[in-house]
Amino acid sequence: MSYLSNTDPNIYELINDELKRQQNGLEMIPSENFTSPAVLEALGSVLTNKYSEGYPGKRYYGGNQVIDQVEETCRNRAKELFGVAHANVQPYSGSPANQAVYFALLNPGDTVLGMELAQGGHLTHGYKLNFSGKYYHSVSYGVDRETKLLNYEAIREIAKKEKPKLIVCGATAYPRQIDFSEFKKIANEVNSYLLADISHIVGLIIAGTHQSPVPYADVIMTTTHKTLRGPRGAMILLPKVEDRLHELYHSESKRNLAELIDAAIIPGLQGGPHNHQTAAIAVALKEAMTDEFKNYGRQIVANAKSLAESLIENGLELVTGGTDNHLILVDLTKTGLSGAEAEKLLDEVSITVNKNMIPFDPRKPLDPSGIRLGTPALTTRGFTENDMQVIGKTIAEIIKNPINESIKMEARRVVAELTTAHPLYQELV
Ligand code: DSN
Repeated sequence: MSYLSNTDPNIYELINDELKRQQNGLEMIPSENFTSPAVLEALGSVLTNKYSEGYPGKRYYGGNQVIDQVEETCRNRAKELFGVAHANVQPYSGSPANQAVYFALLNPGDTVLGMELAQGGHLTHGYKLNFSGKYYHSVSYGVDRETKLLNYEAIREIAKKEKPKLIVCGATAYPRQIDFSEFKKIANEVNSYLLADISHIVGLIIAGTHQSPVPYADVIMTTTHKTLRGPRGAMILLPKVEDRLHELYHSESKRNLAELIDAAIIPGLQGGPHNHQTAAIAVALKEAMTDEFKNYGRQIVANAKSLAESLIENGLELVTGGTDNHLILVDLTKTGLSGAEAEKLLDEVSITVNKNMIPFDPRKPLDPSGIRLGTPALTTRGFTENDMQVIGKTIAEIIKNPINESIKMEARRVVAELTTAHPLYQELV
């Protein structure tokens, strides 16, 4: 980064500081990951200079001969990787992508049924202060009070009562499998669209360790920077483009689903696509087509199970008693620590996690009763089950002994040993 270090030493230094933080700590936020250097190169390319409102072959600006090929390559890779009929790769990120799906399928005031944020859903699944809860009539489902699992009968009852036009399935803090086939049955019974937000588990779906929503959902949305390991961004995928035409709001004309989604992105919500981001997504999709990526997806789950086992053995309580996917929700209620306190303590020894609400949490979002841990980023660094046993013990010791400085010293030593054994981004140093 010789140009940057000359032009702006301040930002250059900050980027290097962040690189060191990522290299020397254990990154355990389940929605974060480390892209490849190839993805970073595409992201930092001259493609950022170009305006290209529209779609390949139909742009509102000249000079898009190359950009058209970049976007076509990205769309084709997405279609091939997921086995879908249509892909829109322009959403700036997950929230704008979900916004576009709502904009395409719903009219203001229509009913949407999504998972409650406080029980593991997402802001855009109907939270009252989000666009999804302000402009639409949002109703929610949660998990069962006893098992903390999705109860499909209970969701069916809510759907029958509320008759949503759209059901959203997908979660940000649910450590178990989501049964998309059950959601589809419910959606069919109430004649609703089904949106599967697979942002968290997309890499597991590619690896075959999680059921795919492709046979079931009308629309699939995924971010590209979580388990997919690409740049920040999102895609909207359509398993099939039906002949059925859908009404347009305030218009006599009708469009098919693909046309509706594309029109919702532009001119509906966005302007020029971020072409450097599109190119970097294309690179990530190519990487995700390899056997190596499938092994990676399987290892994420093996690591999460090993970490869960170690946390339990060392005295911590997990929501649902374990995990089937990439994430773990620790219930700190009996430890005497809040989620915010645990997050801060672990930060002190360079273990990065995030405080998180647990289902039916009596505490507030900024100081909830849980922490959320995940294995995608550490798995990218090559961590395996044995490392997870050590990390689980270290995390539990810190939480059980919050004021013991020698335990913190030992944790720092363990973190240094593990990060040295699994180096990150050496080629960027
Ligand atoms: N903010 C993301 C997460 O951390 O799960 C969801 O968008």
